[in-house]
Amino acid sequence: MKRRPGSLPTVALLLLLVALLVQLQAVAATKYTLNWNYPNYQNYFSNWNRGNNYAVGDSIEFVYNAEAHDVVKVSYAEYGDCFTSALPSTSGATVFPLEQTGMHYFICTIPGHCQAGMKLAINVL
Ligand SMILES: [Cu+2]
Repeated sequence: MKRRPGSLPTVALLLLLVALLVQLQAVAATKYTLNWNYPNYQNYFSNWNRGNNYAVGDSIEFVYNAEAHDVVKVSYAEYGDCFTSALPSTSGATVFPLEQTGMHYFICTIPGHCQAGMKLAINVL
């Protein structure tokens, strides 16, 4: 079979393009935006989480009514207790960069809110 001139470079170029696209997709950071409101039920935010695959380099933005809510990153124990002495963010739009693998925990510190399910645990892979 006679090779058409120029066909090999074309194939090579296409393969390179595909490889680059795959690479880009693996590297692209995702910004998750969360409507941080008083939940309708206890597991509301666990359900919101479902299907999200968090990776290092992604970020999560909590958007909320600053008159009614706040948000703070906490430890596992604080997440369980719904209590922290750390100062929460109160801007109404708080972005947390996900810089490390493992679990990250967030709560609203307004009394009763975390207990009602206004808490989020995410696993960064
Ligand atoms: Cu709240």
